[in-house]
Amino acid sequence: MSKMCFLFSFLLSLGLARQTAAQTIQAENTSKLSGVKVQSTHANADGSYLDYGGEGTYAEWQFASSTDQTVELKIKYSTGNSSRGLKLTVNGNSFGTKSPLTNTDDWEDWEITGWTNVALQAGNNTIRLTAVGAGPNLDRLNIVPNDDSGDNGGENSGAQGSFNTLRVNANSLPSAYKVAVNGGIITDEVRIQLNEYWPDYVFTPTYSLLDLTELAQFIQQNKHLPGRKSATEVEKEGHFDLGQLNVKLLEKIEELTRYAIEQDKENTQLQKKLKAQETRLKVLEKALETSSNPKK
Ligand SMILES: [Ca+2]
Repeated sequence: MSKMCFLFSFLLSLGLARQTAAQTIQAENTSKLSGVKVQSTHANADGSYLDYGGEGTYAEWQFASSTDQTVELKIKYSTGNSSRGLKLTVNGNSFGTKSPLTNTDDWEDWEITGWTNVALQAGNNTIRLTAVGAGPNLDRLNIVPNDDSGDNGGENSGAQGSFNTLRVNANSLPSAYKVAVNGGIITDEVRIQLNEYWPDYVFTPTYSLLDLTELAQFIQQNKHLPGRKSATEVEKEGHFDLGQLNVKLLEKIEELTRYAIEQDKENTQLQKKLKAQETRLKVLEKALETSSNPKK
């Protein structure tokens, strides 16, 4: 489950959070590959992606940082089983292993996970992700700077100042989250930092759209849309990602638009055929009439 960054205007007005800019590295833009292939045929990937070739295979990327800082390093990955993982090292320092990565159920679905508190140095950084087990497919990396606003002084405090975390009427803060609110939130505006790719890839020629018969069979069998989680899965997790859901909803709307355009084309062709058949029928009827009543 990806962790979208919610920028609440009320927090900004209190000076409790500040906007940071995430940066994207396409997985295929590596500086070094060892046993990993670049592939380009995977549905729902943004451009190309990496296909890990087995235990110990790795890919490296170069990332320039303007300063020493800690970041969250997120990845968009896919794995069709629950025995694959990745180990992260930056500049030779290990930041731990994510293994096994949560199964994405099929290779055409992608998930986001990441490592928090990853230290980058000013200047160039070498990021390496090494396969544990067979390794997953990898579409992209995101570098999300931490809120570097100082001490952890904000819990349940209403004071002005700098905060790394904030709990409002909440007894606990789940790991990897920065803000927990027990109760509703009202605000004039919510912006979600884009960590997903905007799904206009649906309109590219390489995006494979199931034909409607296949889609009907899938729905009949699984009782949910392809590439989306089932109600049982969402209920089990107990939450869903608002940003990711919106991106996926747009993806499905764009797919529906493609189906509608295709059906319109087929309808137009059928109408043309029907009109041609009507014309032929009229000619035949006229010929029949003439032959039945020959003029004398
Ligand atoms: Ca990619």
